[in-house]
Amino acid sequence: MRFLRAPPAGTASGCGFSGNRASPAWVLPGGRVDPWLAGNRTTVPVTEATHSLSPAIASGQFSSAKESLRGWGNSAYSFRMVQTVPEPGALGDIFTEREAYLKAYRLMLLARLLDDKFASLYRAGKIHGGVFLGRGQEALSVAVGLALRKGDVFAPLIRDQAGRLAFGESVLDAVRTYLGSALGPMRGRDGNVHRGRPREGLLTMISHLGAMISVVNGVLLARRFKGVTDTVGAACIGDGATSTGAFHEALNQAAVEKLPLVLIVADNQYAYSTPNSRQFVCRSLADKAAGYGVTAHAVDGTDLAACLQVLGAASAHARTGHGPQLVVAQLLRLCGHGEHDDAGYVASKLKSSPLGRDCLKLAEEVLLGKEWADAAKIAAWRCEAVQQIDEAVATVQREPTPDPFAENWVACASTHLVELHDEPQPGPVDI
Ligand SMILES: Cc1ncc(C[n+]2csc(CCOP(=O)(O)OP(=O)(O)O)c2C)c(N)n1
Ligand SMILES: [Mg+2]
Repeated sequence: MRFLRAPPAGTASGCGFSGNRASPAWVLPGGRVDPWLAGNRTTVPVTEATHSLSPAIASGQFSSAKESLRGWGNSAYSFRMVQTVPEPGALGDIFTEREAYLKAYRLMLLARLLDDKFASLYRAGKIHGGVFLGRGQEALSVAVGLALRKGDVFAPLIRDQAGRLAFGESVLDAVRTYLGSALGPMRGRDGNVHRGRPREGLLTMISHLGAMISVVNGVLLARRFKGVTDTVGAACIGDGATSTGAFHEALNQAAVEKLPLVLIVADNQYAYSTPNSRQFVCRSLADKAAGYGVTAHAVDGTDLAACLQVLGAASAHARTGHGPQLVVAQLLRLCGHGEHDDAGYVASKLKSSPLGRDCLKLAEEVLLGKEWADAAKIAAWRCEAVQQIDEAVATVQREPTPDPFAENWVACASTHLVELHDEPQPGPVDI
């Protein structure tokens, strides 16, 4: 017997989040009410929980999550996946509205084009250090950023340009860091992906491999001691990080302390060149939540609407005292680990599978299909984004680079960094 969470009424057949929202009760197979959602936080033994991946699957494009994922190089994909679905009327509803979708799409587009620019600058020898992109992971990333509010804490990873923009990072901050401008948030002195604005809740990444989860826990604990409520901390990790001790220790700590942590796993099937089959043998990484008494959410990371909805619900749960939430998204990175890597090891059957779909193109198809935007509008948005990026690059190319003899640099402990943050900060991107 497995101890999993069950889908609510109306989604028992695994048909995504568009099930019967009018249903007041969260019921288990057989009609029993889930006491966890009824207020009693007892884990419910469930022998069979069906997972739904996305409206695309639900709409019959792929006959089922099981079928669509079965046999793509890893037995983990012939899975029966734990699913916790958003409460009816949860924050998720807001995010499926047209305006929210448009905003998310435009942020994804901006992030993609910014990533493309960094790739091209890297090839031109204009960027020192590594360039790591989030191509294919923008839907998940933007949903994380949009699920957070001003005052929340965000620990993004190397593939989270979209989430950073959604949380309020400016294009200039990113460009300044990559081009080593002394006016950047790290004053041109730190690695490209290690930038942040801690005072604004945007943490500076230590490592990709789970190190940031306990940092977010620490910030959340500190806030609790100060009496700050109504806050959420989000930490992003990859599938590889779930194999580290840092992940397990931090998830357990968050569970025991019932911290408002949203831990997002971008399961892109590889940790650098190591495939999932060489990393873990559980059916789904979402299963790891059960061992710590943590609620798990699984989502198709290529589907923007699903990501917005699941992340909205997960952060709402965390914010309202339901403890840490683990979100596991299935996707594929559509680029190398970094720009130095041609990703030749990625199985072609994965690339041609639903996981290999480009979330940006899918979102574009939704926009066109729903007539929320036409091709001309999308082209205009693209032009605007390109112009914004080109202007930022042109500006930054005229800025000074750091002078190691003129300042005493000690990264985040530097008073300079704190002083710099006294400048007015860019708020969340207004698109
Ligand atoms: C503690 C630590 N070990 C190793 C590395 C080197 N490293 C950086 S990213 C990475 C793979 C990460 O894979 P995953 O967690 O799946 O994230 P993805 O790159 O797929 O987004 C490795 C081994 C590191 N940065 N830190
Ligand atoms: Mg990975």
